[in-house]
Amino acid sequence: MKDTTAIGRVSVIGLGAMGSALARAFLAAEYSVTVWNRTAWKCAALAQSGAEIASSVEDALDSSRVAVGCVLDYAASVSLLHSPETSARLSQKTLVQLTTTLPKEAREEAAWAERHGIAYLDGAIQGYPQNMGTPKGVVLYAGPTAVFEATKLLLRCLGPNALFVGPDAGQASALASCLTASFTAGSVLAFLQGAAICEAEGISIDTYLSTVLTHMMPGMVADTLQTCVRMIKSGSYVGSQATLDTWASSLRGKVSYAREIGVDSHQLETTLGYLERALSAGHGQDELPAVFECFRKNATGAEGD
Ligand code: FVH
Repeated sequence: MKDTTAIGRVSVIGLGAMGSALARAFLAAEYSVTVWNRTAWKCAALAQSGAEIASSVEDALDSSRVAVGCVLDYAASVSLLHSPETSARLSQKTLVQLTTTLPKEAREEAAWAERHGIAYLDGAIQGYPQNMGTPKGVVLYAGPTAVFEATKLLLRCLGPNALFVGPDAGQASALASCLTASFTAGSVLAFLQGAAICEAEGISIDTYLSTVLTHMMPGMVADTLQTCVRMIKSGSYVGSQATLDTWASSLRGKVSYAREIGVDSHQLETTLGYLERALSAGHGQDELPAVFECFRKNATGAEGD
């Protein structure tokens, strides 16, 4: 859909793998794009695709009403954007921060932006550079609703899933932590541990993957996640499918089995450790979602307790 909100040009600060993908997606959607990167030669490919190269961050900010930042980390972003010269140039403009931030950093940046009259959105990209500008492009945003509304057509060029989390600038980053660190990295490591068992047992890794994708994720995994949400909301972990005692008994066996066949069992032991804690707290006859009680803020026995 053509942007009728008059954001004709966008500046992209940072042309690493992700910044370059963002700039390409904006160009593909027929925006005019100005780019800047610390290492100048990385701009050449974008120039060939039609982007204008700015010779300084200041020039890049001068050329557009919306700037998108995507550099290595928050410290690098601060070093580029918080000088008096750059802050002044951003005043009365919009900054969309797609550099990965921690929630605390996003909130700091929002406060800094407010002091300088900058409309600010913190974004958290949930995908790889190859996903940008495709239906798999997912980016979470947090900040003032009006700023999101004013920029959403532009942001949808990165993928149709420009998901607004809420006005608290730290919440996109916080949800991203749940999605990528807690869920994606945790599940992928669990998958890899299983892959090592398949290798040791001579089971095809393709069979493993297709069973996970076709049957487990839409079946047992999705069902259990939905049960987690229902039980957490109700505050009761009583169910009729499988008790924590049953799960723990099975997992103890699987830890011994992994050790016997010489496959690393630490990941399973860690999982079992959480189950044992929930058992010690009296949840043996509850279902698996009861383990949530071990993770909660200020939970008894939690790290740092
Ligand atoms: N790549 C990905 O899949 C992930 C997906 C989730 C979101 N991340 C975040 O995106 C930010 C950039 O990541 P990237 O993949 O583009 O990273 P690199 O290819 O390593 O490029 C880094 C760019 O940052 C520039 N840079 C680094 N330090 C400074 C600095 N002190 N001053 C100015 N620029 C700096 C670097 O410039 P150069 O080395 O080319 O001169 C690159 O442009 C990141 O927050 C991810 O967490 C991507």
